[in-house]
Amino acid sequence: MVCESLVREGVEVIFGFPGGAVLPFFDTLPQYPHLRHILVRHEQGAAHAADGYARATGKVGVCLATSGPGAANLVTGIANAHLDSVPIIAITGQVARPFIGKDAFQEIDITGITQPITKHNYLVLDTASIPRIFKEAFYLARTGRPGPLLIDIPRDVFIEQAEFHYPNKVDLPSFKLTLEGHPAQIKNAAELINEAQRPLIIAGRGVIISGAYAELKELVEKAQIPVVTTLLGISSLPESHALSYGMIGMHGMAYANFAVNGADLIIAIGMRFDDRATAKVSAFAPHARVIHIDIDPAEIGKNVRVDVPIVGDAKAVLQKLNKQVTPVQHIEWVRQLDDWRREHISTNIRDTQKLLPQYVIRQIYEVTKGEAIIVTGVGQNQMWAAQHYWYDKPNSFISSGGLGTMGFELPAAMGAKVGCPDDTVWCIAGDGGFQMTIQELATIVQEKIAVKIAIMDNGYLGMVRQWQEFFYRKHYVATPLTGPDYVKIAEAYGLPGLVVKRKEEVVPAIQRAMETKGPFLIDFKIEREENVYPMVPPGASLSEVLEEPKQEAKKAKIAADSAKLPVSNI
Ligand SMILES: Cc1ncc(C[n+]2csc(CCOP(=O)(O)OP(=O)(O)O)c2C)c(N)n1
Ligand SMILES: [Mg+2]
Repeated sequence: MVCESLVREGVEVIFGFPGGAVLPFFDTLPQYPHLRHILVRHEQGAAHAADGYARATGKVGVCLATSGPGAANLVTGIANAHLDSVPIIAITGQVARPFIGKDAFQEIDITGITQPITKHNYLVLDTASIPRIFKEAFYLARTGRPGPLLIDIPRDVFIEQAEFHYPNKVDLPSFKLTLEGHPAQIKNAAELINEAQRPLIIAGRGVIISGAYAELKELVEKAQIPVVTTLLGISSLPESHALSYGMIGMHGMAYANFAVNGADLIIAIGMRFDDRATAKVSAFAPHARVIHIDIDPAEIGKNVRVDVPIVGDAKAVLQKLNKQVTPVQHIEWVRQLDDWRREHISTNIRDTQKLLPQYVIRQIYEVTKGEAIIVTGVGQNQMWAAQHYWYDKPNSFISSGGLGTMGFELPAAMGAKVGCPDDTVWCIAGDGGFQMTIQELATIVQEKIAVKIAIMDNGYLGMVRQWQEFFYRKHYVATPLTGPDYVKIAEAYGLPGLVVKRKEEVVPAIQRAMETKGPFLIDFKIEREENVYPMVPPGASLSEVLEEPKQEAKKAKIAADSAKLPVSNI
């Protein structure tokens, strides 16, 4: 009944790991040749792979684990999906019903544990309810604001038999959705937009989830509104678009942060004013009124005061809003942003013979012509990948934003590649994060998953080292990090690998990875103490951006060169 339900929901892939409680499931699986089971090496990998699969395809990802330790190992991955609104279904085995609550062998209360990190979860107490629960769970995962659900199935519930009736629709009277947006609020929003002098759109992952790319572009072009994005909003509008001004936040582009500061109207779409994006929230967008479009009413007014709240699906709301927005130019404002962008070249890469991570990312962009899906780890590697690749292709940036989970990169890239086999998928890994889920190399080899892996090998938990450098007197405690010989590791697992130590080896290595069929690993021995700039220090506001020291010098030169340097209004 579980397999049949998965088939009814169009599931093609399950990332899982067996154990006693789920053996009845595995026993039945061969009868379902269209359900591909991918055996991971650790259940955390299964959850992240389901997450990467779901983000890359827009479908629901499925992971499965046994009771007790298996279920517990899924927890980080479920929390990760929860914070980034990713639709996954986690199926766990549970001890048989008579043993529940007895501290039986491999018993944990996984529904209790995951209650705050799932949209909803189920302990299945009778076999006949399996189809209804699966129907509901898939519906809830993908409907409204997506998210993870967990279905915990006791071993004896797996074994019992019942009639299989798959419902056509769900019956959830208390689950109410608002998708269309309130007409009066949409009208209010249009009026504010039509009056604004310095409007700015902040696009979040909601735009991507909703597939509102065309609608966003229409609004941007019709009313000539500049766009910045959150980390997870990257690729909601092509970054080469003239009105695209990059990512905001702690490591956002300086000019994007200045734009937030200078705006008189913020149109926030499918984003939740996360503290990494807003920085000091009391100083966020001090001159702006705020329109907030979000499908989740709980997000409205949670962090930032909102003038016009619109609860609804981004695509549906933007379609209506666009009809009421009048074509207009914001020449002065756009010029101001362009000046800031020229003055604060946050994407500049130092001209040096050293092996800079920013250069590596930029070359991956050049060689893949911007057509790859980039899946990152967490830390410096993540920020360089966000800053130095140009994301023109919709939904091409996959990263753990909300939870910031090291170890996400390799299994999530694996899931993305399984979901999008015709796309090139690059895993940009930190050497720390990579070592957290390195075992999935075996999965990649066994299942022939052609992920290209670039380790940004700085021998440090780099982002934490950077904080120690800036805020803890360079007191590098617990951040210097050794690792194995990654090329030998790759060979041992059965995939080819290369180490790159010099700048001129970068492009040939990336080309070699692209030309090689199957997975490939490159260990980039990058500058060890390279920092991520720009940076808004913790507790500071978006206007207080630290820029790269060399950049400061360059800025001074630009200032000297330019007689009419614009005076920023922040
Ligand atoms: C599971 C987990 N543990 C700890 C952290 C805290 N943390 C954030 S970034 C970071 C360093 C990451 O090191 P590495 O993967 O080598 O990436 P780098 O910053 O060097 O690019 C750490 C430890 C985290 N985000 N996730
Ligand atoms: Mg590192």
